[in-house]
Amino acid sequence: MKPIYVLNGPNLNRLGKREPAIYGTTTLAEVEDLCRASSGDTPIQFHQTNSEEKLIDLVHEAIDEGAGIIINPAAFTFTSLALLDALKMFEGPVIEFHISNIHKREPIYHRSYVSMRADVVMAGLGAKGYATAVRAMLDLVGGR
Ligand code: DHK
Repeated sequence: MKPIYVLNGPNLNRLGKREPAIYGTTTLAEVEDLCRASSGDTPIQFHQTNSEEKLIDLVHEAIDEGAGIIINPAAFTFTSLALLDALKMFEGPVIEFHISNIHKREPIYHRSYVSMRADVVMAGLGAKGYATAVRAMLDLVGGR
């Protein structure tokens, strides 16, 4: 069974300590545990990087190896055409995930390039929402 890729962008390695009023106190390690606990027998490839190049390389890896991509691109959501172009090459389902409701925040967080490729956009469920995203992805990939 091909893995689900859960990809996380810049500054999410600071989850738990970073602006807890917006992002909560759950750490990225706890998010990874949540994703693995929610995926049943489907393997999970869980990654975080502060580098745009590395994030694009991980999307390329998922193009060859993955069943689906859950991506929290963080700030690259609003800046990276290169990331959008990479995601456009992926044939499986893409879920764009944000811990906070980006549409309720400052206008700089309103226009997502990734949404131009994403099949599903989830925002505002908090860090625990990653588990919901994994369950949704299991439905979308249906045992691919
Ligand atoms: C995380 C970030 O780092 C921000 O740049 C985004 C996103 C929101 C989140 O809510 O997970 O705007």
